[in-house]
Amino acid sequence: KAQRMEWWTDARFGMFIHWGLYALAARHEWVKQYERTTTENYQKYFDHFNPDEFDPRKWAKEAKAAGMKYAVLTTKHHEGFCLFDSKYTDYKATNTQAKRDLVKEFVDAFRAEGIKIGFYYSLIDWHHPDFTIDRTHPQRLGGDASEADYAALNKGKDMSKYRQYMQNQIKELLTNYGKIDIMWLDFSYPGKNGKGRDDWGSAELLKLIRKLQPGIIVDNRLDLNDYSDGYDFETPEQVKPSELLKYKGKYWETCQTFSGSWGYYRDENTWKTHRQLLDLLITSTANGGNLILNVGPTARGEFDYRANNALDSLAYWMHANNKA
Ligand code: FUL
Repeated sequence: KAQRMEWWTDARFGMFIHWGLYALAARHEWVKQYERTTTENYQKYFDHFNPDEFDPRKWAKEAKAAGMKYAVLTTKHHEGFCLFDSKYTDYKATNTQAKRDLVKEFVDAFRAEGIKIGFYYSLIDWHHPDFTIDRTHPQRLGGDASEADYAALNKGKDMSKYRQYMQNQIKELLTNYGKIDIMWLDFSYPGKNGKGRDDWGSAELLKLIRKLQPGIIVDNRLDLNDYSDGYDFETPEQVKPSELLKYKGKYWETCQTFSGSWGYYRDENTWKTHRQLLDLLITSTANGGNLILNVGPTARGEFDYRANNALDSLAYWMHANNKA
């Protein structure tokens, strides 16, 4: 493990990219869940998805200038929409006005800048017909619904089909795009009966991932934390710099947003100052961990001006300190 973690430990700083149909709503990547949107109503984002400004070479240049050494893109977030051309679904970028495999373009662009490649893939899926509707699903029942109500709602759904779907897609992701450096699976709520790993078939998934891409680095959100070699690094999310002290001595990466939401949120007014971002980076590094800083591109495929400004300020600092 120490060997495969070497480049990652050395890298220290990465870019997270949360991009999907939710960018059109521009008010959080959980919008379907927060607003209990039906799949029919959510369809408008698919129909209008047309990222005419998408040029990942620009993203890659900005990441590089800011000193980021790896980048992790949401190939599929909780909403279920796939940015890649998958044989196993119609709910994918190639069937929108984008008409192309956006993951492939991301991979090519970032690799060309010498940046390592990571894939985020959501274990939960609010679009797949066989995925269990639980209390965190957009189509959840009222708060007083019983387990029996949920059982009735889920009648006919077959999670084993969804598990197969995930295996198939992960196989596509890890065979069609060359060497992949990081697999970032999300997320490990304990599952409806405390058995997330059974719902997702985590042990088999991990085996498949390590077989297809020996040397790949995997996060800790598969609910396999008590397995030997069940994960490679911990993922403290949106924690204060002072809380990072307690991870000392472990492999860890804190994931952080500019403002709060991971997906593009136009009207969010809680952006961290440039000084705060720098503090996060310095505190993470000083305590032996990594920082992965998130950008949520707009529906047209651009970085928001506030994201650009923040990345510029980091790039300036890197340049001034001769570190990039
Ligand atoms: C969480 C997700 O629910 C968020 O939307 C985001 O992807 C974050 C990195 O992980 O578990």
